[in-house]
Amino acid sequence: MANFETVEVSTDLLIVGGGFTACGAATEAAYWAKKNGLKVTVVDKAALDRSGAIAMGLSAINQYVGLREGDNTCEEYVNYVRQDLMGISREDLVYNIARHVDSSVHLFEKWGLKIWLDEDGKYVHEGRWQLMINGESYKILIAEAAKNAINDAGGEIIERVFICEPLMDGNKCVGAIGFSTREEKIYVFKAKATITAMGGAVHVFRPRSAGEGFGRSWYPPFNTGSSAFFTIKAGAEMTCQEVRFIPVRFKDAYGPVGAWFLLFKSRAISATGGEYMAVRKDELQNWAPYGLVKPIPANLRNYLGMLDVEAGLGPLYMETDEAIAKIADEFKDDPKAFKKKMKELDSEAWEDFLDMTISQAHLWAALNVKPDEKHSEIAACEPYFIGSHSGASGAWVSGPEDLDTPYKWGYANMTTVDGLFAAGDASGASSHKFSSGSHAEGRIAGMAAIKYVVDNNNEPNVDAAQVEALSKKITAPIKLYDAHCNETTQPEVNPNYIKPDQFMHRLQKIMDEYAGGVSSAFKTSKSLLERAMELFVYLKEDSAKIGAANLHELMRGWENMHRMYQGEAHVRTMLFRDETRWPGYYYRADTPTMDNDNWLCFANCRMDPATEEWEMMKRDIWTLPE
Ligand code: SFD
Ligand code: AMP
Repeated sequence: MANFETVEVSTDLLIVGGGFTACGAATEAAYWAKKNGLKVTVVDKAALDRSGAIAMGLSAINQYVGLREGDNTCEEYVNYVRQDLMGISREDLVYNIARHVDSSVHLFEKWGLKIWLDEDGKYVHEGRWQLMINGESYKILIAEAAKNAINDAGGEIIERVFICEPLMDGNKCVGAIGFSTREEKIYVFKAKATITAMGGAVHVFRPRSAGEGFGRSWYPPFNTGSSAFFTIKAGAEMTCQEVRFIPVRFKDAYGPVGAWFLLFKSRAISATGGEYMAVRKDELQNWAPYGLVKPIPANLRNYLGMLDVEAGLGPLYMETDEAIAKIADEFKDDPKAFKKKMKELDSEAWEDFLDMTISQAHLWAALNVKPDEKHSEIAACEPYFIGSHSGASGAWVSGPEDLDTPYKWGYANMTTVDGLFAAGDASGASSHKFSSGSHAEGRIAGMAAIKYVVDNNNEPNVDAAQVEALSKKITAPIKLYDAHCNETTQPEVNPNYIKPDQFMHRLQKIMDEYAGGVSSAFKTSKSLLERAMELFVYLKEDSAKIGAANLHELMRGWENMHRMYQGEAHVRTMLFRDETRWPGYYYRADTPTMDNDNWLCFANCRMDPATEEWEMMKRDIWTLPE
């Protein structure tokens, strides 16, 4: 029988998560904490060195404005994000990140990251905003800097503790509670301020990968909606919960396409050879003004490809061979230089995968792909929740103090809950921050949270009864399983409990079939979403019956609890927004057009933590003055 001991940790600032945002927050907060004699604690479900989306590394930094070089302005970045998200973005947040992101990149370089340089010593750009890097060890470098800063300031880093729920004192967050994934220990964190940075979510929707490939996805399987759950459960207002992200990737191993499209200038074509971005150009008129700008928004690029697939023109292909031939053509009169260039391009193509999606290199090797000889299949992935990339879901946070906007109620990046901050994938409507911008936003939140503690330096009032009740709830799946597992010959078939993976499949089936997943070709409607909500009632009821055989399954159970709330927020908000605005992400077949008169606004929601009743609301868009 499990016997959990309780470990209590008191701190001034608690940073929940250990990814890029948390590392940025830790680096900055430690600096200010040391000056003010405060303690910062970081808690991660995994180990900082390789946790989060950048575990495997990356081959590019996707946000660099180039202010020092005079390449671009912050206003131009805001404009880019506004267009890409079809008019829906918190321009104050995007602007704030844009003006700080370059300094994060310069720090990365100082800490040892190899950013590609050209003959003149200038950064090699993949595209206008993207820089090429040798990034296999990107996460290790950024984690090392965060660890050094925390250690230097006398803080604490606790790894392999899964955070389940926030601790609340009315509308104030006073810490978090979770459990060790290795030992039978409940962790109670008491904090004066808390930053949530637990990434986005995958496997809310049924993935394309099935059977032995299950678990393979573009987004890392270990980010499971904990950020969204944490802020929803705290009673925070959420935004853009309808804005999922579906990237187009090399099919089945999810290799990145950015370098091919931007650096190698490759074309994508259908099976019959048509370049869908050219053939279907007229469709973009229907999505004006956003469809008529360059770059064409990510969701519309997806959509044109999807229309080809729907018309029976699939599979789609990336013309790697054509792109390489075109680049090498410049050297055709010098056989030695030609050979050298071909070798260089071949190694860049493979390194792009080896730096960040190693399994794509495996798949190419397994299928005898030589990128200079043969094109490769690409496809739209399944939907993910990642507010830092080309999605936007997350908490609704207070904007920067020096901009005159309607979005200010406290400290920068504080949610509508007192003392609870969110950044990176955890904060919404500020897309296209990627790795570098998430780090920068983490720094912004880290500094603001320390300021909050300095101004509100009160001992957190943590209710013992709340801790007791949550401890019981956290370990309930183990107790339920222990009590009944011997009643059937096969423990996974048992009327008293549902195993975490069975629960996940049930959630995924609802999302896939009713909420516009892969098997529904990303289409949904009011009636389908309403039916999803009916099924959610039973799913939620059964979530209290999850049974876990060990600590690992306990984590799986809690991950799925978190996914379920992310799924529910998504369904509710797609239902609320009576139009189709991002057709390449999801398509409301009953309201198939964009309705700027009624829906050029944020669709926000809030769950009352006591009653679990949801309120849906519209919020105005504020546009950065020219
Ligand atoms: O181009 C808990 N991203 C890319 N960014 C770039 O700059 N360049 C690229 O090349 C990028 N590519 C890319 C990217 C993402 C992914 C998934 C792929 C490829 C395959 C985007 C960035 O990765 C992203 O913007 C940042 O990682 C966001 O940072 P953050 O910190 O918000 O999320 P995280 O790094 O995933 O960290 C999450 C942390 O939370 C922990 N955690 N801890 C405690 N309790 C729980 N319950 C927890 N749940 C999660 C995690 O362990 C982790 O530490 S490109 O190909 O698209
Ligand atoms: P990806 O590998 O698709 O995540 O792309 C990396 C970066 O390049 C992101 O900033 C994308 O928004 C951008 N990107 C990818 N494909 C294109 C494209 N065809 N046009 C413009 N930007 C792109």
